[in-house]
Amino acid sequence: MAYFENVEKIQFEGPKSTNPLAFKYYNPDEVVGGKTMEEILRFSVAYWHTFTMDGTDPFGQGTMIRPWDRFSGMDLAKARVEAAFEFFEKLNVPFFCFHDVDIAPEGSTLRETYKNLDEIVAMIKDYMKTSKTKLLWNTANMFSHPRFVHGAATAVNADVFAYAAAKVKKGLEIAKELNAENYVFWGGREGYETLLNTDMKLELDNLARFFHMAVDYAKEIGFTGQFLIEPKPKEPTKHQYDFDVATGLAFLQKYDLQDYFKFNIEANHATLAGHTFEHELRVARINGMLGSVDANQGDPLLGWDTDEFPTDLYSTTLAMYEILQNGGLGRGGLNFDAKVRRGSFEPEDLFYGHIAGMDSFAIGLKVAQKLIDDKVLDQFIAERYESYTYGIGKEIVEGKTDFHKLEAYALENDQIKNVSGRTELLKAKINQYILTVLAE
Ligand code: XUL
Ligand code: CO
Repeated sequence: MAYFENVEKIQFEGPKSTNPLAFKYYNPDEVVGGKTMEEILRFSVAYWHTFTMDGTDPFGQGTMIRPWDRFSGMDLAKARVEAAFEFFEKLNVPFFCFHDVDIAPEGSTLRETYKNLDEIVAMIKDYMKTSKTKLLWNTANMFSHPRFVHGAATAVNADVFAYAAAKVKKGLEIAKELNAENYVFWGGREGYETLLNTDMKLELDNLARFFHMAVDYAKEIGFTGQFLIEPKPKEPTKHQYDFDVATGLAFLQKYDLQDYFKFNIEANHATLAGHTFEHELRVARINGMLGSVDANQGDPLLGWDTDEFPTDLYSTTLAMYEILQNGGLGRGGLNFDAKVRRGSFEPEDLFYGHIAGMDSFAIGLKVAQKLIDDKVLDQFIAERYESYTYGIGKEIVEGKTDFHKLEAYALENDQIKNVSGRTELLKAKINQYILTVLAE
């Protein structure tokens, strides 16, 4: 049975197309910098935003019209799987992602929840046999149910810690069963509301214990996917422990976990942390920790995680610049952790949202590749730091100086000449490159 009857397989029709159900820039077979767009971009659909969420917000009920919503319970879960694989095929997308509770309803006991999961995972596995869409990552939702009111691995109650461990254990088994490329940890309620009632040190130590146990279990069952931490500064907690990449990295290093994890970087989480998307990608990249991306965007006028489909070409360009400089995303991908607006409630809007995001990243990719090919930023940056390639600068970089030598040098060279950083010129160049790609 078809859930998206009005939609045929989405084709690349080029920038002149007026067909809203066609790609204008994302051409999976087009080669950019030696690889196809499909290989580089590794797009993924987020199950929760696309098949599960109904448009509820703190002020109002769901608005989404979803043909599968005439079912309930396990029948609804099965209908969603059918709808999902129809959607993946029509969108021609290589990956998807889910939380455990997105795919199967929780039972009244943990055993019943496992049973529900097993049934749906078996169904998904069956679909995957004939589908080209693979699992980018799965994760455990440890933030919606009231039992997680005080956190999961950082909960005040050891029973909750044990329950969370059981959920992740099951999640890793599912990841292995479905051949997931990665397994994600997003610490939704791993943080605190007030220090007045919080033992921060114990909570952080426990979080590290939890991660070590996850690493051990993955080894035990032979799950070889990449572990990813997805930083976010706040929401739902006031202060989330994996605030941003730098905080997450310090945590991983302190607890000897850095060899087992990389980061899943979400654009809207970056901006909530007071960073740009590209800042977070850069911090991860220069530390060899860039694993995957949750591709979305926030709204500067709203202070929360709006999870919009990415359409800002400036941002997709700078993000793709980081990703290309990283040599790609390896096992990671660009997962649309993005939802259509509450007012975009028709099933077709799910296609329009994804097409908008895919085209925006395709443009970003082409612009970024040109910037790299023409060494626009590389050359400017190399020249800007040239003083470290000879003389005293070279000695600094090579560790051949100390404060005595530097003082002696400074005493003879205290009439310093600086050079402009040319921010405006560079921004104009980026605009020029974006416009050139759009005009092609
Ligand atoms: C929440 C968020 C999550 C994670 C997975 O802000 O981004 O959906 O991506 O738990
Ligand atoms: Co996310």
